[in-house]
Amino acid sequence: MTDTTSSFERLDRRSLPRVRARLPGFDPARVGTGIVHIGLGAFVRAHVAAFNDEAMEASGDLSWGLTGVSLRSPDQKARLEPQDGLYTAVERGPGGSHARIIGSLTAAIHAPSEGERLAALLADPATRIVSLTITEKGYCHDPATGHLRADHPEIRADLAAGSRPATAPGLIVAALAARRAAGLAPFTVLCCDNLPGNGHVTRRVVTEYAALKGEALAVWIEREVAFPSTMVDRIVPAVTPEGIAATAELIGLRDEAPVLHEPFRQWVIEDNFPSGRPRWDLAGAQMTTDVEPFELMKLRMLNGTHSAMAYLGTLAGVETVSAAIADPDIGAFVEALWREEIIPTVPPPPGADLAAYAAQLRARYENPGVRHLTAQIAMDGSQKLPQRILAPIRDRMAAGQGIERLALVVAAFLRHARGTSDAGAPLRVSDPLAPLLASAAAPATDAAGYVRRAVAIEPIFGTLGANPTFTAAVTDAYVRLSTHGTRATLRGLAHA
Ligand code: CS2
Repeated sequence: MTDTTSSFERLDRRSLPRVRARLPGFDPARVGTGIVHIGLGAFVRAHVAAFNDEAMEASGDLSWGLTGVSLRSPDQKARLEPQDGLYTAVERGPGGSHARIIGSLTAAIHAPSEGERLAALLADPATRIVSLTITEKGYCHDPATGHLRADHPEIRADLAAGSRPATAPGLIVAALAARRAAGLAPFTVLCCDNLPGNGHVTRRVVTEYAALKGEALAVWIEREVAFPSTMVDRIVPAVTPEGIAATAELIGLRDEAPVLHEPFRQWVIEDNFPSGRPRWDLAGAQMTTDVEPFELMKLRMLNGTHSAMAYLGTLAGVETVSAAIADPDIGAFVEALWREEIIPTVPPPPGADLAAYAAQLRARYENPGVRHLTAQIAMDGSQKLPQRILAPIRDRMAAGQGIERLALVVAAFLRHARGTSDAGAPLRVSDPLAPLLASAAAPATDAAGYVRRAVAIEPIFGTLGANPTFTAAVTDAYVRLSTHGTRATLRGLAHA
């Protein structure tokens, strides 16, 4: 609780009539649970849950409420439970701030302390979809190959006899095994993370985990369970005390769990839900048979430039995406990166104009109402770079095209991993493969030695590290960044 909000009455079902916000067009007390969502962060509450509210309003079918599950922290549950699961979604854009109350969150579960409750819910036939926003690292896979890491410490712990699963693959397989044993139909598993072919990746890690538990179960999952792919998009920074205080001023009640997001949203979904789904199509979701072109466009054009701004921005001392895109050096670099090196690798999805998409992304980045920290996006780079930056590098090298700018993003990631900005300020490095990156830097090697050792980390770079063109381009960029600093390097590129 922040001091400035303590004088406000708390948001809950009783205070709801007094809130200054758009209310759900249904009675939240009548919503049943049809979806169990794992990974109860800000994103799902601003995106999937908002689509759900609108789908329920438009269809009148209130059986598709969503119970959110946190795999680690009890924080979301502690904030949402006293509010009866209600919270505010604050849209911030050029037209000002608009608040609406989301009513489709039926409960919040903290998996480590409520294992039995969670298992019962996953075994309930009313649960027809299990959706996921657990971030890239939550799949416990090898980012370069997409296969489950059987040597992952948490996967090994989950596989140990008698243990209650703590990872998402472990939980899903245990729940599917229970449904199979009870003769029930499985639920559909819906991945909403930024991975290419995200349904396929999820299917692979789940079936590989199941195979480690027993062949028959893996075969049943392979045959019976649907894993539709999706492309999700909405910029939703982590919630801060300032966001909580601003929400109280806006709605006149205290909400400890608001989400603040941009106006834009997109959801492209492969329409493969054997046990049914909410009418997300009535809320503007695009139902399709082939999501991959949309994913590729978004991962390379949005997430790729996000990561570029994250590493260049943190090194140059630029704190937010809106400041980075407005920065003459970084903004010009992002434009050139799109035009020269990313767009040529993206086959346009049906109806898309990639230059217009880039212009729209630029306007979204410029939104000053959404304070998206470059340091937040910089986290977990080892899990993000393969699909965002290394995949277009591979495509370009295969076509004999240059990779100067993309290689600079890789070099900036490797500089960021050393934990110091251009001005000598400490940078927080949060990445599951940080120990591997640190050991590449450990012996007091020269820049070329560090880059050579770092790009040999196969879980990130796969076979790219053995490619001399790639290694030379990254080394050259790394040396320029460390000798001249980020700004001078970007200016040098502009004049090259
Ligand atoms: C960002 C994404 O943190 C990140 O890595 O690139 O969370 C991005 O904001 C979303 O994918 C936008 O839809």
